[in-house]
Amino acid sequence: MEEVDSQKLDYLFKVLLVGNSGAGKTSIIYRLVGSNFNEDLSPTKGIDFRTKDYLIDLKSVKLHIWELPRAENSKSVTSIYMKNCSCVIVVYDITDKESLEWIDQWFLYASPQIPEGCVKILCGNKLDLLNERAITTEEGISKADQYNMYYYETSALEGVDIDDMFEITTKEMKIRKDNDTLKTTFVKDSFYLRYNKSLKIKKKKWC
Ligand SMILES: Nc1nc2c(ncn2[C@@H]2O[C@H](COP(=O)(O)OP(=O)(O)OP(=O)(O)O)[C@@H](O)[C@H]2O)c(=O)[nH]1
Ligand SMILES: [Mg+2]
Repeated sequence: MEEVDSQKLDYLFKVLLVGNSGAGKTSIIYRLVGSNFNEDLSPTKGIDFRTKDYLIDLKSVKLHIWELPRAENSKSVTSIYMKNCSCVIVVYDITDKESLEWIDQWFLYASPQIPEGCVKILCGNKLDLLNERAITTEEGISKADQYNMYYYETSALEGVDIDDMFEITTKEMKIRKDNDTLKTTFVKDSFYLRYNKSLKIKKKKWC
């Protein structure tokens, strides 16, 4: 759909993608917003977000979609990214057992930082590599149940189920916001302020 006018926005939601390096976070975002796939992606280092617009029940909804870069995967930075997050998508690679194990480590410190009502998704990516599959769908669903998450399997390469995952998730965020079970309020630019503030505090400590 056409880009939603920010002045007329009804909902603005922040979505965060996390997961072991190489699971396919950037590829999923590129597939969603650009409808393309790039085989030669470098690991994500900087801070960046993409946007995606929806029209749901005649209401305009904008997503700010962030990826938690590997180098910033520490407890303190995770908490900054997680602030006012309405949805967290935990991505693993269905051919890589380590990427599923990574999730347990991440939840150990991230659980208390996940905002109340945040929609949690577990996403098994690289569904096109069925011959190399190391994690079954049942194992994926069992992991999702363990952390009370919805479960999807996707392929960024073939574009399988990525649009559906984001659209259904967006509807769920809207429902939770409408019935007041989602407590986050995300205001544009608030992330930058908090992030820069935190860097300044960190710098001071080292001086
Ligand atoms: N076959 C296949 N390869 C994929 C898929 N998604 C991503 N890849 C490949 O996996 C590699 C890593 O993808 P990225 O999207 O950079 O992964 P990432 O999770 O963003 O990685 P970091 O930024 O390092 O944390 C790249 O070579 C992609 O081309 C997929 O659905 N199928
Ligand atoms: Mg990346």
